Amino acid sequence: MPEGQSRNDTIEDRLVEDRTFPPPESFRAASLVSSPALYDEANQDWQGFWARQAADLLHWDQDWQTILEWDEPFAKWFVGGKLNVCHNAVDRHVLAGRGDKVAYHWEGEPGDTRTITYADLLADVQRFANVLKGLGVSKGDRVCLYMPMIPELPVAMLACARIGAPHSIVFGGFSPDSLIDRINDAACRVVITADGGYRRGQPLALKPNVDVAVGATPSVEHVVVVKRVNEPVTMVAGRDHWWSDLMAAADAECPCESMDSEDLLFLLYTSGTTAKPKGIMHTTGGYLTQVAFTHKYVFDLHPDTDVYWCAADIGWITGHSYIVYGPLTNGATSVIYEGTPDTPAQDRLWDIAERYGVTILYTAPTAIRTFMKWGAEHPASHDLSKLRLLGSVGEPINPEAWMWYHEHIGGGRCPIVDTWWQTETGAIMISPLPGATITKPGSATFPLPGIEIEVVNEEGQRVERGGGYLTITRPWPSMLRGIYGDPERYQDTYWSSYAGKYFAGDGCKLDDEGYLWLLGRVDDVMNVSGHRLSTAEVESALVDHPAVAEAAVVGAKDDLTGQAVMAFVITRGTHSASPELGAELRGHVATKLGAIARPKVVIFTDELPKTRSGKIMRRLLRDVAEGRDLGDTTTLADPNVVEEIKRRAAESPTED
Ligand code: 7RM
Repeated sequence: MPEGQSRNDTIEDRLVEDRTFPPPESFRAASLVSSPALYDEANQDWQGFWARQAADLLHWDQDWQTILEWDEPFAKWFVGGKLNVCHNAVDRHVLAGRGDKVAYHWEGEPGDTRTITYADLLADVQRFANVLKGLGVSKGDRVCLYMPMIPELPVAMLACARIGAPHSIVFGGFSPDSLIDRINDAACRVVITADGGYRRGQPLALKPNVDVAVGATPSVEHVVVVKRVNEPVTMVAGRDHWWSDLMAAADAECPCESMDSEDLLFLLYTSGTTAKPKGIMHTTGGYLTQVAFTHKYVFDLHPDTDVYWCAADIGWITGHSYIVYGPLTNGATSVIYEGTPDTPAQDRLWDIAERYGVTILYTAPTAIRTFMKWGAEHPASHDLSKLRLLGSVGEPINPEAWMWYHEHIGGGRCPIVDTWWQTETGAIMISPLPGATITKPGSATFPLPGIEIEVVNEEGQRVERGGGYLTITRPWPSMLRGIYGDPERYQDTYWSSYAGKYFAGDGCKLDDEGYLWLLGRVDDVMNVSGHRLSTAEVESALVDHPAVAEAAVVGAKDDLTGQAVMAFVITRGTHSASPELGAELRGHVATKLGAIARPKVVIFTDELPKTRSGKIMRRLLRDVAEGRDLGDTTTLADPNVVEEIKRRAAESPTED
């Protein structure tokens, strides 16, 4: 490989992957989009294209006057238009006679289940909207949701949307400190929580964290508590209320508030590496348009026959957009599962997929690599023949993980949509359309219709081929509207690196055919003797080896080369860690990517530090790698390294 490749300022392109997968003919024939026509339509008039989607997919109480007002970096979409997100997600399906259609097949971790129709959802949401009003919440007031993955969570979100109160969801299980920061930044008036939720077979308490937090959040007037795990909780009279008591006393009907297209729908906090978390703002009309559009076309949704399952957490943007707002707006039937994939056994997901007849599955590479590690016998012991489409989100998917997903979950017949997007983008930006796009394992392929992407070099000039930085060159409907309370930080973080372009913070390369290959966060790019190497390519080369289930690489300070490649590796199946395997893996990377990418050290481990959405926290691994003298020979797993990783991971709040 490109040993003699000249050094450049951008990220190098080393991994070669030339397998291609056209849509299977039977899939293509029945798909919503089987030709490039949609791309042509969007290219001719991108604003008109989004306006058509807004009109086709949503119900508007009042038409907009202007499609887009763009005063960089501030966008307003469908200006003057009025609509209600909850009406679009729930009421209109019931009004159209589809009230008996199942919205959610919900399954708790202990195995309890609930079937929730659109009519059920409408009844609960109206009552809970009245509960919120009764607690003094009105249009514009922020509400914090700190809940497990139970049906009351989407109910609370939709009730907020119904009355125009923006929600701010904080991942269940976050520490009281993270909760305090987020509640105070948004000055939330009400917190909705539960006594706890189930994780790994155990009740995990939530209310005690809220009790600690609200001692330091003067804006909070009321706390609503769902009883989920029957753990004893302390209820403060006048402040704390049981969900069921309030629901029983609430009126059954609550009209939808007609909202301005640009009214705030929700805040979702993402942590920066250093500073305080950013409250990412999403508004109403543009967000719902792009979420509904992408959910329909990327997942080729046939709402009458599909059973759709996004196995993410609702507290992650993926859950907001693709468990709640997208699927409901499109009238889909979805699965929601509360717990962990290995409770009670490592086949839990396949058991669920089989029982509900799941046809579309959307999950993350970290989960897929975990399933690889557990072994193909688990999915093989279930009938997954109803599956027809698979999706991936959250990280670059290594070609080997893509192939495993394709073969062992998709039975070789399901297209895979690798979807790139961010909390900030609100909805999918780069992805195949499964009936139209020839996919390549590990590539998110092309920007969706209506989206324009440019890969640029350090100077902001367009790169036609090879590595660079991912930018978005025109506004899109579901883009963040800013950082809550901090317009300057919004400008600085996203719009100051390259003039006129949104900088996503990700490395990306273009191949000869214009396919996009995401290379990971630019903060993680390694610099070895002046060569800028992406974490994604070195990790993919490692996972390509049959003995490797998962790998994380970081650049650690090195006297000789500036940085040295350090690899943390989890072995697969029966393979076990040994100095010989370490040496073999180092050689394997050198063969695939060139000697410059050869890891200096391979550290075998059982765990990697991850965020709640499954992203590897390379920053912590860098701390570990730089804080110790690891030597330049292959090092067997030192349990202390793992302990150290765990201890540090536990100390720093982990999120996205
Ligand atoms: C949806 C989500 C955003 C970051 C993003 C990337 C990474 C997400 C992919 C991906 C490669 C993908 N929102 N990322 N999807 N990298 N291929 N298909 O993850 O705000 O939590 O994270 O995630 O680095 O910038 S997020």
